[in-house]
Amino acid sequence: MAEYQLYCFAQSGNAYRAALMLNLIGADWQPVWVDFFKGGETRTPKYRAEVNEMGEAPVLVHGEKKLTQSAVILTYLSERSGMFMPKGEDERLEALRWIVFDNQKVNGYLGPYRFLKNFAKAAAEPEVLRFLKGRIDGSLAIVNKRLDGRAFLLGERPTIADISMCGYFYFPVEEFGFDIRADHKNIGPWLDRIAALPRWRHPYELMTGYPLKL
Ligand SMILES: N[C@@H](CCC(=O)N[C@@H](CS)C(=O)NCC(=O)O)C(=O)O
Repeated sequence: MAEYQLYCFAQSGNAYRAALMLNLIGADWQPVWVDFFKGGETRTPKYRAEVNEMGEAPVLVHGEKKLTQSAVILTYLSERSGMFMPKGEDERLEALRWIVFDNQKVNGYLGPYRFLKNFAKAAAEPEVLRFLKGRIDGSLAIVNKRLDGRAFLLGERPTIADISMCGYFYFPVEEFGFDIRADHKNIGPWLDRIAALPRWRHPYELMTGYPLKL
């Protein structure tokens, strides 16, 4: 068995953060596929009792330790590996600031938007999509501005803030119906810089369950 197990599924940008980090640090890890869509696995009493009481993926298992919330997983892995770690109090707080913003307002809206457009059983209400798209546009503009003149979110070096922020950004344009790179000129080059890191892989290569069979 690999050193780390990651409960995840290919379509999850939240889980991609953890999967990408594991790969970038060269960890010995294996995906444990979560039947999120057809089986509704994260909603089952068994999953909530045995895997994650919050009913979410990703979950990282490392020996006796079980960690959830991608921000916690990224922090743990960066501290263990010494890679992509913000250095000193100011950088640590700055990384946390961007990770919280990402979780709530960037991927926190992109994820549900893409879910409603592609995977939800019922057709999405146009008003709901319009609301989410407005929030997404506003948040992506803030990220785009932050990347003006910076290679990565904290400066010249990639950190867990970048690995968190890119969660949903590599999924195909068709799954969103809009093109993040075309609409925000600093985001594409930043994504290319992350994708140029050794051992970077696309979410659909890194995690199991693609293509989705419903
Ligand atoms: N903030 C969490 C979000 C995790 C999350 O929402 N994961 C989705 C899958 S992409 C999930 O399991 N959702 C279940 C639900 O909301 O019921 C993280 O970053 O780990």
